[in-house]
Amino acid sequence: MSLFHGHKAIKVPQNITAWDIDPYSKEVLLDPETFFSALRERGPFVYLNKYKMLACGRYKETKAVFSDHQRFVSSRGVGIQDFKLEKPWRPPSLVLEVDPPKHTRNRRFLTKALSPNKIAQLKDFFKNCADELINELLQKKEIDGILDLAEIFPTRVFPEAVGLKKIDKETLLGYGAMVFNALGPDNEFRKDAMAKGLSVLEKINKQCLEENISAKGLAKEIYRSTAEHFEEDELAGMLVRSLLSAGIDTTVSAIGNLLWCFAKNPEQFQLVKDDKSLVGNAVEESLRLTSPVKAFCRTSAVETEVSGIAIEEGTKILCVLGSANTDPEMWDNPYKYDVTRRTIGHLALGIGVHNCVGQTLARAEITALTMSLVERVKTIRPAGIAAWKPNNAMRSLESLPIILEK
Ligand code: OVM
Repeated sequence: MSLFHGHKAIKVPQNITAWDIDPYSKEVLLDPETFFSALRERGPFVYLNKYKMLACGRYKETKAVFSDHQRFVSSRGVGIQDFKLEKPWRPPSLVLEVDPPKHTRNRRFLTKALSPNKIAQLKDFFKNCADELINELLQKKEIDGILDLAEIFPTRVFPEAVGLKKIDKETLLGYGAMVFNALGPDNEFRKDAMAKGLSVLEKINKQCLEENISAKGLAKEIYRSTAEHFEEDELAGMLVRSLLSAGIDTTVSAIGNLLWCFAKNPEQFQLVKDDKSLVGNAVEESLRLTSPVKAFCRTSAVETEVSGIAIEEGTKILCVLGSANTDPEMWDNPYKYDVTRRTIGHLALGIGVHNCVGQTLARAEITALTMSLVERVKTIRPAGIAAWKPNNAMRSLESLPIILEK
């Protein structure tokens, strides 16, 4: 069998468009909406000539593939590389990159550590930190929504909530960049992220050890609840590693993208200011519209069929969540940021057994910050051009010049 970008090179299925586009290119990142519309128009699935794999971007099929963990597995990796055929760059995640029944067992430890009742206890802490940060930023004339806000808030509150003793912002952000860029082909973005990597990896692995976890945080919970599984000495450490992998870049991007939505749609920000019960929905709507995790792959474990398209065993399918979340079949005026829209059903946090296990924590952080913004800031105005940051799996900004007016 010929390996191609780390997976089986599949043949073009019947009744399907073969397309030359590179979904991992900078052009697509800079104008994702044009890509999403074109992807959906070409059919339920397209064949990517450049990668000899499939992609889907309609709501129906993206949801169908994501919901079916038996046919479309995660254990062969959720990036372009097939772990059955090629060795991954790090030991596979015990939650992201496994299937039931192992996944079910491992995920339960995280669900417990991140339960709504544990997160509720963090709400005041998040809100106080948010208030403090926004007050600080209101002293400045112009800020960078990414460097001064989106990257600061999660890297301040998350290590404390999780109970990480000595970890710096650069290590957390550097590791996130590796984890998400690793999901794509070995292009310049992946190479760049990996080049900065070795010292980051060492620090991250060290940070996951029990001796470096404080007695209070969520990570300690993981050590406690896995304690009877002492025969697997890496279990807890690897689950803590998942928190570090999935907990920072995602919320940094989500916050940056939310600020972008507010800056571009001042009337929507005003609506939330006038009715603060809209805060939660404003956050969901920014997740829907900007889908910080752009796409994850699945791999078909069997020869099968979806919406009349034959799918070979071993097919990598790029499931473009951002496109499903802007499918006009599902959403009216899909590219409009509308804080009053019914956002239920968006796929930004996935669906099925692998749906985001940290979503309660992520929402608690982001809504605390949003509440602080709508309480304290009169307007959020653009002060320059927003620059997007190339990444193989995330849609996030590099910089966002804005003015926060008191
Ligand atoms: C992990 C993990 C979980 C979710 C997302 C993610 C790709 C990583 O368990 O390592 O980012």
